[in-house]
Amino acid sequence: MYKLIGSPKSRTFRVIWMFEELGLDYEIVNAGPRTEEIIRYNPSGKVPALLVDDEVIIDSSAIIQYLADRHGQHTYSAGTIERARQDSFLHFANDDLDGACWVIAKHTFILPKELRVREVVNACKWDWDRAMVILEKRLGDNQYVMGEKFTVPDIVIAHVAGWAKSSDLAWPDNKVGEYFSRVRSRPAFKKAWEIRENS
Ligand SMILES: N[C@@H](CCC(=O)N[C@@H](CS)C(=O)NCC(=O)O)C(=O)O
Repeated sequence: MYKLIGSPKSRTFRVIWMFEELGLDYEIVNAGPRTEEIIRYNPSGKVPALLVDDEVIIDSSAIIQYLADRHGQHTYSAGTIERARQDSFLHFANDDLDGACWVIAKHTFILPKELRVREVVNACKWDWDRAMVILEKRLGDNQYVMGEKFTVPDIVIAHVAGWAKSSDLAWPDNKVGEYFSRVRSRPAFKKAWEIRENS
């Protein structure tokens, strides 16, 4: 059985969501960032980590892509143009969306108080708004970023959309906002959210 290490109220949520999408059995070890438990598997102390037999995979994107590849769902195959486009959305999600929200989080409640720079938050808001315009163009009329098919980057994008709401970043009142709501209304998201809330 897969063993997932990390607190569900963190990026670990993305992996729980993917497990629910795939209908797999897994065990969660609810370990917070920088705890001894996670440092055993990830020297940086960042969560999540996934144990597959005796092997460890770190980084939420790498983990959910691995699971999608291994179980042959929610991904295009490596070496195809579609996969390159899908990966490009995953990088966009991490660089432009996760990046903006994470810097806000760091400068709002994660870094020691003396290191926080409030002004950075405005720059991140600017980045977020710009990313929303780009996403609107790239999404077009699609249901999911890759079209009709739900894939790995949808998980990262829609997870970060939740952070955005709590960071006072606007959900656009257009097809992007509708897309966020659509992805977050999937049954597997709701199941994962329940697990998160009860953790
Ligand atoms: N790119 C990594 C980032 C992991 C990460 O930063 N996780 C946060 C919790 S959501 C953490 O453990 N932070 C602790 C730290 O930065 O020291 C991923 O997607 O898994």
